Amino acid sequence: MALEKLGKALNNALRKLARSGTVDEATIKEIVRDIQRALLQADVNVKLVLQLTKTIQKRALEEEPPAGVSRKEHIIKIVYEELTKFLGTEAKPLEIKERPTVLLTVGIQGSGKTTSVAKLARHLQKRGYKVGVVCSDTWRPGAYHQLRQLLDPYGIEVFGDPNEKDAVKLAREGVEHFREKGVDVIIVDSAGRHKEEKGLIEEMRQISEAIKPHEVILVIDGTIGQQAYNQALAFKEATPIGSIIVTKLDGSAKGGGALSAVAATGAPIKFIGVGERIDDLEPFDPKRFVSRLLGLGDIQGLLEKIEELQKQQEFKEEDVEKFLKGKFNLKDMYAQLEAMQKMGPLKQILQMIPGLGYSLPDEAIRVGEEKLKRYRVIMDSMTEEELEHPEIINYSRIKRIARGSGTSTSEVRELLNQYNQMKKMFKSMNKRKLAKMAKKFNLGGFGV
Ligand SMILES: Nc1nc2c(ncn2[C@@H]2O[C@H](COP(=O)(O)OP(=O)(O)OP(=O)(O)O)[C@@H](O)[C@H]2O)c(=O)[nH]1
Ligand SMILES: [Mg+2]
Repeated sequence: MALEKLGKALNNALRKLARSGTVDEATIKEIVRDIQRALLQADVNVKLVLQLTKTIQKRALEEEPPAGVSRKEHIIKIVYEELTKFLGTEAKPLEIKERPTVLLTVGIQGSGKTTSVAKLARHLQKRGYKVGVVCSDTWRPGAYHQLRQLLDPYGIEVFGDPNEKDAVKLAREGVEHFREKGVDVIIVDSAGRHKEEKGLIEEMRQISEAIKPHEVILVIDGTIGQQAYNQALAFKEATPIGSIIVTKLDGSAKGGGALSAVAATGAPIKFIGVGERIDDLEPFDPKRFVSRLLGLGDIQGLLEKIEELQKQQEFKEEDVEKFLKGKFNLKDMYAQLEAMQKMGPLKQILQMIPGLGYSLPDEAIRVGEEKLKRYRVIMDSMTEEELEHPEIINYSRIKRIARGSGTSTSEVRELLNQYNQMKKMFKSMNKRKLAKMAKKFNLGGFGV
């Protein structure tokens, strides 16, 4: 989850609001102060924070909620709207108009370019595009292999030559190579050795001239916080065809600062990086992002994820139905967990559900690969009947299963607990309630 700490703090402020009796000036001021503190802790620029919270406070104090909406709900809506504006309001998705579309990524050392190139290639491949990746990094010896390692499993071709010393030449040849092959998108990864903006932009100019990209993508490390402002601004001024990916927003305490600083320059943020895995890239949409950040959920995103899941072989529509209705057995759970592994953590999906965001019992959904293997072993020792009707598994059966699988009774119980918790969680999701809430808040991200 991106900006988890900030999200939790903001969510707490909103909870405080929900818990308060009457909403008077003192309550509003207290909540605004909480929001202020949360943003400052996330390294958001002080001036920006003061501006934002002043507007929130003013609107919360002055505006009358429309009929049918409580004051509390109205304040939540104000916070949501102002934070969304703060991050740019409208999503600016990457568009693939021409064939091939050439994308060039740039960024300072270690910002996450190569990882982002691989993620983006995979993202586009999932959407049906044929993608070629060019490694023009002549600086780092392992760059080409890094890309191959990330992309070979997906059959995405990487063009490169670890012995070539001329980056511009490599970029040109790579683009030519993929043009001849007739791919839809060519992504060029460049070297990121320059620490300061000037050198970076000079290199971008040189490669740009050689390959004439449709879009140049600046990759910014989200952990640098509000310092991202200068980088983004210099970049925006240097190229009219630039967009930005902010990386490492998972776990970074300063991510909020980076994101808001980049948004403040007006440069379009198209994606965010939320982890080290290839699937940890999200198209950036301020509305969805903020509603998820506040724990209000992201229904539209959820539906899209489910759709994506359905496209994978392992998922049939009735499977997803079963799952969402809480009517699934151990076998189903295992299949889903296994498939989710490939898709990115289940948690990511569950966090898009309104109201669930921060109240999720982590252990109900966090299943690592190792654990999954253990589950497999345990399940292999169960009878067909037990797999289909786990509720019949009593203590003597648990003992038998543990013995048979060479595990312990507590491990067997853990699997059963996981199953029960997950079942409870999915059952508690009430679709009608979600839709009603979405309508009430009139949130952009809620497309149901
Ligand atoms: N947690 C997390 N780590 C990331 C993310 N993006 C990249 N990283 C990590 O950041 C480190 C640097 O990433 P690279 O993609 O090699 O960065 P680079 O910009 O290509 O680096 P140079 O080519 O040396 O300039 C790697 O360890 C990545 O796994 C992200 O979104 N989240
Ligand atoms: Mg690199």
